[in-house]
Amino acid sequence: MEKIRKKTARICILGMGRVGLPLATVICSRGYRVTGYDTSAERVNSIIEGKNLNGEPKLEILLSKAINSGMLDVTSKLDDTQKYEIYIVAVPTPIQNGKANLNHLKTALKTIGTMLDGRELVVVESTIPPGTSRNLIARMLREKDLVIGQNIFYAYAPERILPGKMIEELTTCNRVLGCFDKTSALLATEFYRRITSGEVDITTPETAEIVKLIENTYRDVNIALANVIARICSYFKVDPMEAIRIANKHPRVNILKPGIGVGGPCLTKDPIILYSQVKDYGYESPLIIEARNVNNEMSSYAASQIDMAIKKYFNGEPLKIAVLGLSYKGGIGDTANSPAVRIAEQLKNMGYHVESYDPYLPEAGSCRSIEECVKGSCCIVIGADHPEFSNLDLEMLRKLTSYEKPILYDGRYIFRPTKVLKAGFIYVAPGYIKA
Ligand code: SAJ
Repeated sequence: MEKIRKKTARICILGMGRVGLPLATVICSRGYRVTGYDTSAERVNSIIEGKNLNGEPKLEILLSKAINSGMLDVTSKLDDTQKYEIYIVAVPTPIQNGKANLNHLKTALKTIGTMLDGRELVVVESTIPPGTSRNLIARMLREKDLVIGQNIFYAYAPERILPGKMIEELTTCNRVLGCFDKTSALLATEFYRRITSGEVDITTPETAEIVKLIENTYRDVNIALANVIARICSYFKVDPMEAIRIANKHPRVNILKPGIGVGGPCLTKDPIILYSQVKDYGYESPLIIEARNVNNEMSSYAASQIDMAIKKYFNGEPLKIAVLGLSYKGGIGDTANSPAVRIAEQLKNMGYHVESYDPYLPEAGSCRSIEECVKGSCCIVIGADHPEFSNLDLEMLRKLTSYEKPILYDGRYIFRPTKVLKAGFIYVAPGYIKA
């Protein structure tokens, strides 16, 4: 406790990925020394060189400060003779065969198992199925004669880190800590209070495990409802965004936005972890899996809408389509499970000539500029809601296409249909068409 307060506690973070790296930079900025360990030497080198930061705001600055000041040491060879007071596990738990694969977590626990000699605080930030803290982590520690609350301390502190706003949310978000005992709770609270200005909730490990999974499941189910609404609206020529905007004026309604689907590493995975774990107990939670299916189908639905609109309004071959934005969402450069990438592939498979451009990921697209991508296209697909796109000069874009009335497929509902129509486009979006 004294070392946490005086900031002399040394921190070791296992897994320098999407969660571990920004967390390490924030902890350093709070005055602690951190060793960041990752099994991939390639990843370690790219961190040291400041590469592959997905355009995450503030991360580059915090990282170079942490490395240049010597507060952060990043390594793929952990010196197991070193002593740390706090170990934070932030390794991935990807879905494999419909379940969370916990191999990286087990390996990380084995690695620290040889370094723990009692009285350290072990924190797990990775997303894990309910019951994992008790049935796997506590058991693995016991095999090393480490009993939580006696000679070792433990907290499950699920990450809450929004890509595109990681540093901001890490330092302000409310956090939940799942602990078996009071001392662990006191130590972990003392530490996390120094990381975030948000509230820290203490609860049981099982509650914290479920909390993490239901947050992303809630969002996935809500977006699925928005997507179902969009498809319902299509039969009545109703603008789904207008319907949702007005419905949301009801004091107890808050429906999210329909779109070409849900991507990223979290919403596509966490509902499945919850679903598969509870299925083992005999309950098939149909809503969760149905929401996943609805959201997954949106990219094929979008590709078929685009195909139908092109067939209706254009004749002749070959037809070029421009996809603007390949990231899974706006404001970041990350194509993890990106619906925009899937749509581009599907349209190619339908025989279209597809070009793409993403200002956040210059290497991912086939073009180096919006102009190059759009030139000569009969259809422009907005694949990501990058903030820059909403200010695009639509009339200039239409002129670049060389078509009198090209199609703009607003995959993320970033434009008002009237504005797009005024610029001379046919407006198509998930569940909506206005010519
Ligand atoms: N999306 C929609 N409609 C919306 C909102 C989002 O279709 O109204 C799509 C996005 O375009 C994207 C996907 O959903 O493809 C996911 O984006 P997101 O911004 O909802 O979430 P992530 O995956 O970037 O981050 C989520 C966040 N979880 C919640 O908001 C509950 C974040 O706070 C978590 O920390 C993160 O998962 C995580 O690491 O678990």
